[in-house]
Amino acid sequence: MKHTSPFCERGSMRVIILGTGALGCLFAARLAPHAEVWVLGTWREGVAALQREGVRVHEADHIWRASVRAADDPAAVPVSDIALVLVKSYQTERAAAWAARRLAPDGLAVTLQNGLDNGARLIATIGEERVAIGVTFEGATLLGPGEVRHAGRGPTYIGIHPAMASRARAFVSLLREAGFEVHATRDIEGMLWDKAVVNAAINPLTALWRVPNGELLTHADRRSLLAALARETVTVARARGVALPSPDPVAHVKAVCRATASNRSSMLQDVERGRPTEIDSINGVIVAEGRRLGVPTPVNEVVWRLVRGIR
Ligand code: KPL
Repeated sequence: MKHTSPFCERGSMRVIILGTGALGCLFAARLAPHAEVWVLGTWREGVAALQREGVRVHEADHIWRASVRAADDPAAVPVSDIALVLVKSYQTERAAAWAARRLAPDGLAVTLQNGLDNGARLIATIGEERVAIGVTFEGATLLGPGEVRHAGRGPTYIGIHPAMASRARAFVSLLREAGFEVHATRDIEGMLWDKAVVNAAINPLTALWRVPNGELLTHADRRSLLAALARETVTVARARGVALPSPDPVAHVKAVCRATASNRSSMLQDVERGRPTEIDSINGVIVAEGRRLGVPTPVNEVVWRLVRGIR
């Protein structure tokens, strides 16, 4: 951080969490003892619960609570060092506009959202030198307004580039202080596509068949479509020049199904609540990239259209 940064003047970082959903609540609760945390969202009940009672986090063996500040109007939030973007990918443009209004000139917006196109959409509004793209494998389920189950621990990766390296590293340190397993990486593309392989296979199929993740392995037809989606996505990623960290991506997807067997995927939860889904930012981007690179993606295209057609 430069010395003009409000972070240095105050002695602690000010973080806006954009999004009142499961991951927004989890990150807000864990960061609250280590930074001045504001949660900014459009869900009135969620914001009201956070203002009244803070976040309630259900861990495997205990429940704990953290006080946070919350608002539904960006004008109510002070200028901040970090805007951690955890809204659904169909809300990224609004989050970008809000972050642009409340970020310090040397602040940093960090996306940990599902999907492949959020970074580019944030950069379009906020500028490349003020955006860090990340991926998180933390698992969380929203139980109600301001109430979250920490369903599983997993690593978080933050992409670093020279224009913002010191600010991104300061945020990585803060996340570590808050107890997250965080890795700074110069190759966030690999991690982003690695997660996209998982999301492109598991999320639409669980949403279409309305089953928890583990049920995708219980039937030969389900396993076959799961593998076809994963393989197509891997082919697009490789054609793009992405080095995927998993040596066997299909085995990796199946391992995630087993590890999260009782989870209802985020896309299934969206469909069950009658909300829009993140299908465009996951399978939709894979289809578009496939077209651009001359890689056929018929299975991704069919599930993309099937999920878009759910009403
Ligand atoms: O990220 C997920 C999601 O639900 O969006 C998985 C890994 C599929 C876990 O449910």
